[in-house]
Amino acid sequence: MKLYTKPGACSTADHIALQWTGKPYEFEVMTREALKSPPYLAINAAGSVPAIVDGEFKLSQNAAILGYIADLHPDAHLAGDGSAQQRAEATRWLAFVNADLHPAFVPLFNPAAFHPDERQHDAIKAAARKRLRGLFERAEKQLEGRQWLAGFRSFADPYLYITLRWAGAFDIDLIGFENLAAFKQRMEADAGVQAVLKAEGLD
Ligand SMILES: N[C@@H](CCC(=O)N[C@@H](CS)C(=O)NCC(=O)O)C(=O)O
Repeated sequence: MKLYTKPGACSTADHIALQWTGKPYEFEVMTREALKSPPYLAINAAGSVPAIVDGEFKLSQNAAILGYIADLHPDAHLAGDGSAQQRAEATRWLAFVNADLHPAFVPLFNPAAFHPDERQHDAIKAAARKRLRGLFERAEKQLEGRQWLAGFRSFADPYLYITLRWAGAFDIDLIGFENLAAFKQRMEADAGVQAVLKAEGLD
């Protein structure tokens, strides 16, 4: 299987998940230009990461890719112990990160997509920061008494970790969120996470 990723992007979560399987994989670090090249657009017409190619099979969309990795490697327990309830719990938190947290960053990544007038951008970013604090508060509460979002280590965790890195880069106020701070440290103490950060030039 080959993963297409960009350093520190949401695709780095898939990279960590692959690393946690302990099984061989390939990866390619993409540039912005390479994402828009015809060969890559034939893999993922959206021109974004992540995407994977596994033999003839091509797959995009983070949630689908993480589910595919988990299903191929059940021994890695990325979606729990095989029970429907643990899979649902892991998927619930993956959905929270992929569908709520991640899109809430888009006004910070690209405020021009929300208003053409640059004078509006500070207000757009301030609203996004406020919303993100509220979303991270939900994760903070969920992590009370738990080491991992779903209550066991799952594919939701590397994705939450990546959004915490973005929170640092975009000055999101996480003051007082001790559980999230401990979670980030836990991830960064993990040998697999460290190997992926190094491989993507982020160490
Ligand atoms: N809905 C997509 C979103 C993917 C996405 O937003 N990817 C970003 C990186 S996190 C991207 O590749 N953006 C294009 C770029 O950076 O040029 C998914 O869940 O996979």
